[in-house]
Amino acid sequence: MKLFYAAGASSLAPHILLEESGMHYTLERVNLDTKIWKGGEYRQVNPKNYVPALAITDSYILTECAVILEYIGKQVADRNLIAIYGGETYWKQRIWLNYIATELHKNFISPFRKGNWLPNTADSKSFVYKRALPRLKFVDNALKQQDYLVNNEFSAPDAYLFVITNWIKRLGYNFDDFKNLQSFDASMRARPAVQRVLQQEGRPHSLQDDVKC
Ligand SMILES: N[C@@H](CCC(=O)N[C@@H](CS)C(=O)NCC(=O)O)C(=O)O
Repeated sequence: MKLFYAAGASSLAPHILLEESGMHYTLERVNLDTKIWKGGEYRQVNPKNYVPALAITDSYILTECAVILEYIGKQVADRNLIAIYGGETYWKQRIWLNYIATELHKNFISPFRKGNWLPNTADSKSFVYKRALPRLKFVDNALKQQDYLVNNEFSAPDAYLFVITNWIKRLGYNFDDFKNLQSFDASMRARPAVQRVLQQEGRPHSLQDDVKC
């Protein structure tokens, strides 16, 4: 399996889950400004032109972060990254994956990233925060007295939520009102797989002037 990623982007979630899975995988870095990877135009790999994409073979490519996370989890049943289809735990995990994808990920736009559609102004930053705030409060409340989202055990949605807490920190949004999210973030950073992935990815793509693919 080959993961197409950009440092610190939402592709961080499948990267973490692959590392947690113990499966063999390789990484291909994509320059999100130029949409080029070492093999040429990224559009040829993923016509949607965004990361993440997971290549199972050269012609069998999965896209959409939540789907990729579920796919990875399903490959290693013994790691409990995603529950068996149909039970209550499975549906709880599915609800979180969908919530993070639609309510958090796509509302949490970084105005600072080159080429983003939102202008890079102080107003943009506060619009994003206002939109994200009630959703972050909801997640913070759900994490009361538990380190992880579902049954207090690490699973696929946690890898996705960590992308968001990582962005909150990086973009300098106020974390003070979210004590549970803060402690979730700390639990995630304590995981050896997460530490390896953060080290591998290095500085976030939005802070790099010249991403070498
Ligand atoms: N619907 C996609 C969204 C993926 C997405 O927004 N990826 C961002 C990085 S976090 C990206 O590659 N953006 C590049 C662009 O839109 O030009 C998913 O859930 O995976």
